[in-house]
Amino acid sequence: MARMILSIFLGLVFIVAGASVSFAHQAGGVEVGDLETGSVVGTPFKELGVDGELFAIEIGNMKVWYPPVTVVDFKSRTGRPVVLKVTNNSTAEHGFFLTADQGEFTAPTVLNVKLVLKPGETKYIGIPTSDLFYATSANTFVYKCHLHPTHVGGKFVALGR
Ligand SMILES: [Cu+2]
Repeated sequence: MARMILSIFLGLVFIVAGASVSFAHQAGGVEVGDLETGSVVGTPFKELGVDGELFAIEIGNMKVWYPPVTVVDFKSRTGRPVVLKVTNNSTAEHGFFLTADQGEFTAPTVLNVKLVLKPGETKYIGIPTSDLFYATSANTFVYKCHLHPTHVGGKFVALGR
């Protein structure tokens, strides 16, 4: 009996999704939010896997976004939006600014994610793949802290797009 009820519940869970799919091909649909309430192009963050986790850390008086390189391989994934989880693991406010690498810049970039994290705060960033593909001629983006010029950033690479 318990097993039957469980299977009914699972059946219901999978009936969701759909609706806002028409936004999937539009640019500028980047969303920033929390895991529980956030969504991008109609899909809750909770239903999407996290593609990369980034941390603002302080080592002595050095400020760093870790890791220095984040890679998402599009050869082995569907066209679902990219989700990045950004966390401030330090005791001061830090910014997260993700944009196209200037060296590969050819068109007006639509990818300009900018937010500020309080100490201990975590945010999720949902990026439709169309936004990534419009933004550069190649596949490299940079992330840095726009609050501190000396805060070391990193690169985000969209492989195989
Ligand atoms: Cu900073």
